[in-house]
Amino acid sequence: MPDTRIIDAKVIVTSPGRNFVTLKITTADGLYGIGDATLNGRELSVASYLQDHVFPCLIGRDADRIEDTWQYFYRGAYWRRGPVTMSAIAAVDVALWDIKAKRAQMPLYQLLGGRCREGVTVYAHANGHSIDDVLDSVAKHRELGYKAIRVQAAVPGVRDAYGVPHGDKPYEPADGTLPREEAWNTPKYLRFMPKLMDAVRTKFGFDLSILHDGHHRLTPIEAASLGKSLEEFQPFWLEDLTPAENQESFRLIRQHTTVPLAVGEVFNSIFDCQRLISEQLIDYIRATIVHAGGITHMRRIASFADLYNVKTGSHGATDLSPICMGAALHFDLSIPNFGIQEHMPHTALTDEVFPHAYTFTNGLMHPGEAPGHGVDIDETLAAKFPYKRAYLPVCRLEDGTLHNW
Ligand code: KDG
Ligand code: MG
Repeated sequence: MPDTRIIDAKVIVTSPGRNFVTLKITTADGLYGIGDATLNGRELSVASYLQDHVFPCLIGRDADRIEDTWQYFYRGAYWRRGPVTMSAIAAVDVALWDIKAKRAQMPLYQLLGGRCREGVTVYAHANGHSIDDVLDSVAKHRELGYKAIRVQAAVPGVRDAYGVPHGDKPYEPADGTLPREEAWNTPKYLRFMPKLMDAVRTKFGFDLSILHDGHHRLTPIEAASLGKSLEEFQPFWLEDLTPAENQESFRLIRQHTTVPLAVGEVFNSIFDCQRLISEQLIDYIRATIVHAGGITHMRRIASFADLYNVKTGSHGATDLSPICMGAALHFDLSIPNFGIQEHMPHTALTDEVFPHAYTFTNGLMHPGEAPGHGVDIDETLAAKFPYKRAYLPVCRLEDGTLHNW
């Protein structure tokens, strides 16, 4: 019998262009597994939660008991849920699944029940300072093979639209040593969006899946109005139109539009989407492995969603490390109600720090056949890039009122 006791756990914080927090767990029989613990803009809280509060209870536990360990850290904390706690639990969970699959000498998706599809359909980002820029970016992504593309453009007369890069740098929202202040105007955005969608459909037709992220900036009635105005362009989904703390607000949007709705990148628990799912107020749940309790909890969310015809559409921005991406691809491949997966490629340097088995071909990603989740960390290289404080921006209306972002 292998000795599956956990004998070591450590947190690795590295910043190869942006911050990532990684948990590494080692067992007595010499296996190790890694999990992503990155919480954009609040990275060190999760690092401390793991080191100060999880590690003392983790050492000596049986790495094979994944569900029991999940329950232990969820119930045992007394203070349930929340992004910091759930990211820490996710990191432990993913590291343990990695170890179990390595011990079984199987790619993780095989342990999760095997594949339900040939590959994972992913969507790319086309961002631009103008409609023409966006059209160029859509064309480039189509050439790369993407079948689904999210479009975000600067809104004329609005200083900061969501998802648009500043200057020539690749889009990276956490870009300030203090939070940058953005200025926003909803009526201008609502008037502009049909023009953007129309231009994309006119140039590329209707075979391409087009997505858009509203990034929580609308009220429910504004969201309903946007949905109505974009229906004729048949978007694949409209994401995060309104904040979802109040799950009932989606009922109002639903009464007015048949546009598919996606929400949940900031969710960390099944209870954040219980009503959204059971009342079929959304079509895609965007919760993700690293922020919603790992593979164990995401499987629970997906199974619940499956009962109500809600599909998954996990968050996959660059602040989720390649470890999260690898784990997500195994999960996506193995569940029946997968919808789509976001793919925002990491920089070459990040890919060097996190060597991985996953691949992209012709619009589909595949997690690869390496035992475990197939992502590793080069600790020597990681040590060369120390943590750099970086905040997400805050958003204000033009009169200075603090708004949603
Ligand atoms: O950490 C926040 C980012 O991940 C977020 O701004 C990206 O909204 C986002 C998306 O849909 O990728
Ligand atoms: Mg989003």
